Amino acid sequence: MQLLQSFRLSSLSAVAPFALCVAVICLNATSVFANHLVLLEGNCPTAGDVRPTNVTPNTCGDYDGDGRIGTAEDTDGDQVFGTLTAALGSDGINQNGNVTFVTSGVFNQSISISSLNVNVTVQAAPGVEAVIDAVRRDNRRNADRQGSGSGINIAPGLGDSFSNVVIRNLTVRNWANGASISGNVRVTIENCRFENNLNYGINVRGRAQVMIAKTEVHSTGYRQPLVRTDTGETLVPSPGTGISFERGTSGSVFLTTVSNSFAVGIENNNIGSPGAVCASLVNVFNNNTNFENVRPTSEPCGGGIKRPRDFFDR
Ligand SMILES: [Ca+2]
Repeated sequence: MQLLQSFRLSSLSAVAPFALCVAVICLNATSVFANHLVLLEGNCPTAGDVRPTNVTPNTCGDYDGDGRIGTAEDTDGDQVFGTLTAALGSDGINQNGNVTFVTSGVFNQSISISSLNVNVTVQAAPGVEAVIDAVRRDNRRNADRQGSGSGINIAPGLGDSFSNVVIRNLTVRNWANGASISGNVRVTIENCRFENNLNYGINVRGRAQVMIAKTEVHSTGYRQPLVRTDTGETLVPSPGTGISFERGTSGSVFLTTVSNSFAVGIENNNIGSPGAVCASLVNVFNNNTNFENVRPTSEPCGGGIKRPRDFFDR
């Protein structure tokens, strides 16, 4: 709590110039919001499908103290938003800018980035614990999020340009896939945790180039049995791999732990090209197979760069 309070005070001074800049610019054109910073607040887990929107100020994750959360915060015209969908959408960053979680809590929405030639950062502020969770307490066996959804879905498609995406300081739990990444995109995943996702912790496809650093991927393929409420089908992990790079992709995995995967810990499906994926200073434990077509190393990725002499002395 003290940490959050100190963030709130320090963040106000950091955000204030941004807010002033955005407010002045928007006197002339709302669309200039794009490529700027918006803040995401709110966490009021209550039963039922109808989420609360008006609360006692400063409760239920009401960061800006206006008594609005959720969809009511999305539409009040400021730079604070109450849902991921709106923060990423045309009234928010318009798929091009920075979304920062400023309140801790469980968020039952996915992060979806589908535009080409954009630059997007989605992150939790320092001291904020933001959990992107498929499970809602009164909807534990939902088929839409746990059965086929991805907590993070980055799919800008193919074209002449690339999108650049940074995902930082988030926890992603209980989805069919923790992160699904495809298309022409360069992605950085930093300081994140992926836990108990069914098919993949992180799945990289298409032409994606992905750097994963200081991240933990645990127990992929393992969670309570999921029975679809619509068909009665029991879902099993397919395949239950921690981090997978499919053919045509490339990436590096650095200072990252992958444990207890139902299938492979870290796999590279570029057959005959083990160099497409660099795994440096990774920690793997108790995966069915720890590495597939990946040669772990203690050398930095990037070719020929020698680590500092004191790297292991800290
Ligand atoms: Ca609010």
